[in-house]
Amino acid sequence: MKTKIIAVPFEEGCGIKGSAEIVDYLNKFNINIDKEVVFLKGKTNIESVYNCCIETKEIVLNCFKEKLFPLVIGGDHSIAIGSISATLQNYDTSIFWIDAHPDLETPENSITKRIHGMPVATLMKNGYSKLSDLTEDKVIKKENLIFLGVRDFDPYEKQYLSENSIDFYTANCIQKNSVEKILKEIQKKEINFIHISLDLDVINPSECPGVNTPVEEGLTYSQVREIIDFLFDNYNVVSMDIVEYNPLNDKYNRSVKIVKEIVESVKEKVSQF
Ligand SMILES: [Mn+2]
Repeated sequence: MKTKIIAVPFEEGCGIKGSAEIVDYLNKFNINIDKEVVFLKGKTNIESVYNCCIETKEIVLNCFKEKLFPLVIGGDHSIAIGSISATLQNYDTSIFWIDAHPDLETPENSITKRIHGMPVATLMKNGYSKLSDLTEDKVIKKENLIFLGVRDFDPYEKQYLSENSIDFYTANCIQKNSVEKILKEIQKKEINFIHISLDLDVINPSECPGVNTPVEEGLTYSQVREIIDFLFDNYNVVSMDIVEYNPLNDKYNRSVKIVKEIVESVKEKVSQF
């Protein structure tokens, strides 16, 4: 199978400058973009997120029709509302949310009111209705959701995770137990199709500084690669996002080099499907 690389230069969901400028940097490092998402800026952030996500969703839906693997590079994490909405129309997927944050904030409970902290909630119909409607009648099911590397929670998010018995493995838990042990644990679950949503802030900021909201004490890049390789080797991964790349916060091009390596590895794995 072939991979279609979709660049989504978008920052209105986080209100931090940089992620809208990814295309120049991806080009400079010869990451070949097959399609760039173009959208109209709205009068509000919600409108901008909506306009960007509806375009992203359409392009990802077309990938499935054309039997291409959609690899979305963003842009702040709100763009996953578009990509995952498309995936959910086609597959009953498990969602691997690999991120420092669980992104379960809701418009009522969010302190910052930034939409890039809300995509998981939105995809479970706990977000702004204009955005939640993108999922149509297909939402992320609690039992299909797995968080890896999370370490920065709002009190509301922590409560939500435990009240709803959602699987999550904090960065600390992964460091204490080893990636291998956690992956063995995951293998006990019944999983078929997978969407991977990789937020680069899951990686230690010293290794991957080019993100919007860095959090210390994360996973190493090599641990993240181990997880991704495992998922591709053992399951039916049907789509993926790499998000929150902010070239303006990058140091010595460390993050864009990580993006390039992940893209190349994913292309190689997908070519074997
Ligand atoms: Mn995120």
